[in-house]
Amino acid sequence: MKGSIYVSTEGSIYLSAIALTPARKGVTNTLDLDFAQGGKADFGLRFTGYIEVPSTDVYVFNVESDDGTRLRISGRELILNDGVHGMNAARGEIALEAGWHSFELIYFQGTGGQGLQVTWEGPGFLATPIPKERLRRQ
Ligand SMILES: [Ca+2]
Repeated sequence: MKGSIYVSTEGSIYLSAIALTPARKGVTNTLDLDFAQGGKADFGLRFTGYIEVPSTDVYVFNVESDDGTRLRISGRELILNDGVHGMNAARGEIALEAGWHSFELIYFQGTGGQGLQVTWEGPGFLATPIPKERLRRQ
């Protein structure tokens, strides 16, 4: 995954702010807050790349976050969980053909607690983190 980090210049930050010029770019193979390197408040993260699904089927994605998140896969918005809130979960499902599909996850943290956990479930497996080998940056 390509990772980008955004820092608010005007205090509070929302999902809509995460289209601005990133403060830093890099590469990460985990969809979590490690990429923020200990940032405490008013930042956003954007993960982009591709996800490989093992077989043609319906997949369910579950994103828990504090604060907001948006997930797009293969150009479709599966999850929009905007706003300032404590850790909560949002789910979205999509039918995908076996192979690689575009993937974008954006996240923002305002103040206070923070968290991000991404799992998926599909044919023959229950909710589990997405294996690193099924994520690519290009
Ligand atoms: Ca928060």
